[in-house]
Order: sequence, then C-alpha cells, then structure tokens
Amino acid sequence: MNLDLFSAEPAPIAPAQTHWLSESAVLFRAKASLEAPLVLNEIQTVLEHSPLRQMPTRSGKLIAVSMSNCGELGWVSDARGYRYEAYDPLTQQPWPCLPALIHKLAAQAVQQAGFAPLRAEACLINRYTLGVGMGLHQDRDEQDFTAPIVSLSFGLPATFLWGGQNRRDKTQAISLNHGDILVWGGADRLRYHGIRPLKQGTPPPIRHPLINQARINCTLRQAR
Ligand code: MD3
Ligand code: FE
Repeated sequence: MNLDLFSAEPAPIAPAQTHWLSESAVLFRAKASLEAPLVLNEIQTVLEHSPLRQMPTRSGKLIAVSMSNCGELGWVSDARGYRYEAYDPLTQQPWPCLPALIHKLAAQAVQQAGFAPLRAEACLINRYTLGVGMGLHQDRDEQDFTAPIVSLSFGLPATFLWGGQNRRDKTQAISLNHGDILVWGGADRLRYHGIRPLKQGTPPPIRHPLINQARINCTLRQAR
C-alpha cells in the first residue's frame, strides 16, 4: 500500500530565486518578504530610540536620504566627514542593538552566498521618499574591503545602479524590490553604485507606515 502521508501538507513555498550579478555579488529575490512585517516592526522600534534624520555633509548640504543606525557602530556624516561612531550624535546614546531577525536574515544570506561569516557591526537604515535617490558612490568608510556587505530592501521598488571600479564605467540598472536581499564582497566590494530618485510604483502586498510611498534599505557591514 502506498499511503500519501503528505497530501495534507501545504504546498512548499518556492525558494527565493538566486541571481549572481557577478562572481561575488548575489541577489536573493523576495527572500525576506514573509518576514517583512516583523522586520519593519524591528526597524520601527530602533527608530523610536534613534530617529531617522538627514545628515549634513562636509559641504554643509543635507543628504537627501533619511538615515539612522543600529548595532555596535553607526555610519555618520557631518562637517568633519563620513565615519563610524558608537554613539548616535542626535541622542548621544549608543545606537540601538541590532534586532535579531534582521541579523538572522542577513547572516543566512551571507552563508548561502558562500562568503565568510558576516561580522555585522553596523547596520545603516536608509529611508527614501518619492524623488529621493543616492548618487553614484563607493563604500570606502570601512576598514576591510574584503568583508561582505548585505542589504535588505522593503517597500517601493527602486532602481539600483551597479557600476564598475571607476566612476565613469557604464552602469547596469537593477530593480531592488520588497524583500530582496543583496550580498556582495570580494571584487565587487568597491564598485560604484547608487539609487535613482524613487518613483511611484507597485506597492508591496503589505502596508506599514515606514514604507508608505517609501522605501527602506538596511545595510549590514563590518566597519572595523
Ligand atoms: C554594491 N545604499 O548605504 S544598498 C549605502 O539602497 C547604499 O540604500 C543603497 O549604497 C540603498 O551605501 C544601496 C546595496 C549596495 C550597497 C553597497 C554596494 C550595493 C553595493 C557596494 C558595492 C557594490
Ligand atoms: Fe553605498
């Protein structure tokens, strides 16, 4: 007799599609979409302690993206430049702890991508509203350019510009959608990249005040 013991099981959830953008950059589509409501609640709790703010730069202008941090270290910009700090300059308190689910999702993605384990010292939270983008830049404020970085995206889709080692190199436009996790390291660590000004788009299937007509991106890094 051939009893079908599993006929009452729910259909398995399709594993997130894995896209290798290059040898050392992996995009996991919608990998965090089921956990998104819980992650957004974690972010909301962080932001109750260290609110989003527009940071000034050396030139005196404000960065368009609103930012905050959690974890041991936070990325800051002010008249003295860019750096990592253990204290939030706004609250003069340590940054809130890195929430457990954000850490778990990022660490899993890094492992699945086959990189060295993530040392998630710093988690930068970026919030983009309509019309807000981030110009082409390199991430050079960390000590070790071989350590992998992970980014989690939620809310409205954004066009990510993936350039080369040189600012003038041609860029590839890649859509980053709700629940996407991007991991990169190695040779791709110093690529130029940016985010096109956010446009109205298909909203994700969940609602949360943080992603109402907006996009949230968390970037976890080893800073020291
Ligand atoms: C590929 N953030 O915070 S995350 C940043 O969506 C930043 O908020 C963007 O760039 C955002 O510095 C992009 C994805 C990302 C970040 C850094 C990279 C991809 C990268 C560095 C090299 C190559
Ligand atoms: Fe960056």
